[in-house]
Amino acid sequence: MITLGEYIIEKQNDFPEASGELSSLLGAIRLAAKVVNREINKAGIADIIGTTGVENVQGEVQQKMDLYANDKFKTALEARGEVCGIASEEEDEFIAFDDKRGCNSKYVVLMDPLDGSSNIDVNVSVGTIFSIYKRISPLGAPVILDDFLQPGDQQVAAGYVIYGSSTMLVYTTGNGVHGFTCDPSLGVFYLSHENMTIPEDGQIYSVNEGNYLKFPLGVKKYLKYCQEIDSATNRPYTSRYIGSLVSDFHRNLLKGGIYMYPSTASAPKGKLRLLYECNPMAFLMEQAGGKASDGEKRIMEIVPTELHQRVPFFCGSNNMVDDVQLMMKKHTEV
Ligand code: P6P
Repeated sequence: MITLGEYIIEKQNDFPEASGELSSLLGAIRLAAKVVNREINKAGIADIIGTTGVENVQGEVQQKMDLYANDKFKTALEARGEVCGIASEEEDEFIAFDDKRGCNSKYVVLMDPLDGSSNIDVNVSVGTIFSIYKRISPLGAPVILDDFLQPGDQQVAAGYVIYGSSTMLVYTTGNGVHGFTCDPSLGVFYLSHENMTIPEDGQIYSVNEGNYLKFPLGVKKYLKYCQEIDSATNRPYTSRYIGSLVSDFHRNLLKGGIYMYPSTASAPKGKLRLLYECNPMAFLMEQAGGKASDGEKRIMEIVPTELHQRVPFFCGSNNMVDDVQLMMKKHTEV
């Protein structure tokens, strides 16, 4: 049973220029994940207290969980001193860690501290998503916006924490995807899924079909294709949509499948954010042998123009991403 910390150190020789800083940074994420995991579990108890109308307990103790998670990850990353700044779904602008040490650190982190947090009060799994880059501004200089607006191909590491029936941390540094499961009795993450790879041919599709009428014609054609009866291609496929990106992604990674958040008439760029949702998940998916695109091109080729920009997102088994892209190319009507 190898722990996350032992594994990171063992593998840090995979990229010689790392002098342990990235290992230390991943350690900060591990620590914050444990703290958030503990609070997420208590949230249910607070909700029960909250329903007795004990307002002050609810107000004082129960910070809004996504802001709580944001604070814990921000604090852990700043304290560790390996990061010169962060960008977060919960922060309008990037945050520069302006102590001297921070300015001399070479990494920036982008994160969605608690994706799908609206699921917490119905006890559905949620997750944290993170993406790590080397800064492009010189060491010692102030961190700048361009440090965060890098294409996904420049990521040095990415991962997620899934707070589910068990709590797992899944990450890549470009040498495969590795999953660690937390033993709650010890608060230790143990290697449980080394070299995770997604099945080449998936049969699960994850999309909010309530938006069907607003989807581009090519997506509608693909959904109909998924539902046709054809035993030779194991159709109809299975529809599974949790409403929590990390949970849908994790299941599809293990079983094969595709997650889709297409553009719609009302949201021409889709809903998901490029920098701290799509890019990290795309890095993981490509490292696991799958694909991630905006319906036309690789997600990780997109040159970002703003921190919170949205992109349409298709991510999963090769056969499924290829098929939906083909249909979108063939049927271009919106
Ligand atoms: P909808 C959660 O808000 C999230 O960002 C993803 O985790 C999830 O897959 C998606 O949005 C759900 O969005 O519009 O289907 O409710």
